[in-house]
Amino acid sequence: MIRLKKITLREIRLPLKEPFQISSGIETERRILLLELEDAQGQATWSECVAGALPNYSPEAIDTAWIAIEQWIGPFVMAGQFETPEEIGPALRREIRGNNMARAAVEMGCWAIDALKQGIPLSRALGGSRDKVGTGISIGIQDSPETLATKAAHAVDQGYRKIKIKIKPGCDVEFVEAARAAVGDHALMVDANNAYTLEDIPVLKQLDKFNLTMIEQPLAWDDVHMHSRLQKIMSTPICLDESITSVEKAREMIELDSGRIINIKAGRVGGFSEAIAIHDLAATVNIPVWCGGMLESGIGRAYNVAMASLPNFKIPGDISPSSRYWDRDIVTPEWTMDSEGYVTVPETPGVGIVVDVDRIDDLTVRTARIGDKE
Ligand code: OSB
Ligand code: MG
Repeated sequence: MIRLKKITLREIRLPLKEPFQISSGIETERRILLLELEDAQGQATWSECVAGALPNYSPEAIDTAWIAIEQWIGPFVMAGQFETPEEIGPALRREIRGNNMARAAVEMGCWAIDALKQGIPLSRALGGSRDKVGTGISIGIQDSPETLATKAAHAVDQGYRKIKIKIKPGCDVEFVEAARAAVGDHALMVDANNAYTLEDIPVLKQLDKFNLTMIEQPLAWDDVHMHSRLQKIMSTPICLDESITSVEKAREMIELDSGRIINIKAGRVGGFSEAIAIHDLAATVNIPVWCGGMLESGIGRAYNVAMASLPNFKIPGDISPSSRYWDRDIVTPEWTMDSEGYVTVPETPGVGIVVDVDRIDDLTVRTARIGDKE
């Protein structure tokens, strides 16, 4: 039984070690919305909302998520009683349109509280079985093909099992060629974050010769249909990220053959119930999935690692160690990766991390509390 009693929202600002550039924008500092959830029996956990500062990945941003959680999602979940965490995602979906990342932050936190109460790790509560998860790196758009090549080669040396590079028109064929030369036959993929249209087919077709594991979201952020036209023309498998916002969208992708791989981000799809539904559907048609990232702090990362332990997460995820993003993370110990490119799945109950509350206090720029006013 889950009965939430209190939610504390906090915004922290965490400077990235290096700016992260994708086709739709650049980020130098993460504004992160953290939640502390507490249930009627006093079980408490932290969760993270993955929305960024600007609505340049999906329509959500940290400021819209803040309002959605404070005014609608928090009060709705706190007014209810749920036998299992499985019920919360569907109930929220019926109640609130969109606002997936905001819904997910609360829903995922409830899964963690339930795992804590059961005394099991979150990964097991979700149905995961792996004790470590394969890890890739996502490298932002660089100034030159040479800089990119150096970074890509270094990432291979560090053990990353998959190298993903961001592309956009003007920073594509030459950049991919340099990266491919730098990594040899290591797994290499590109992510366009919707920077192309069908007019760009001549350029996109050129990418076929680099033996890429996949091309992620080349066309519009909310498109499924046009990707199916592109997949007919390209031999490189298309992976959808932004467009898969629900299990229905995944079904559309499968039926239209708009892609052959799915990037799952629980935040993007409204939480774990929906993420698991997509994972399970993909497994029935032999479509592999992998865990995407949103430059999460060590808290959001714990949720990603737990989800990536499910069996159909067959491709290394964007689950890099803390040191790839931050000078100092907000969890102790920080997330690390072994030399083979694996991150260990925690075995302790709940999310399995220790949150550095003093550090969070130092980084907090605003707080709000809902429920239980003391
Ligand atoms: O498209 O996967 C993406 C970060 C912010 C917004 C969108 C994306 C990304 C990443 C980051 O690629 C991956 C990571 O967290 O390491
Ligand atoms: Mg992506």
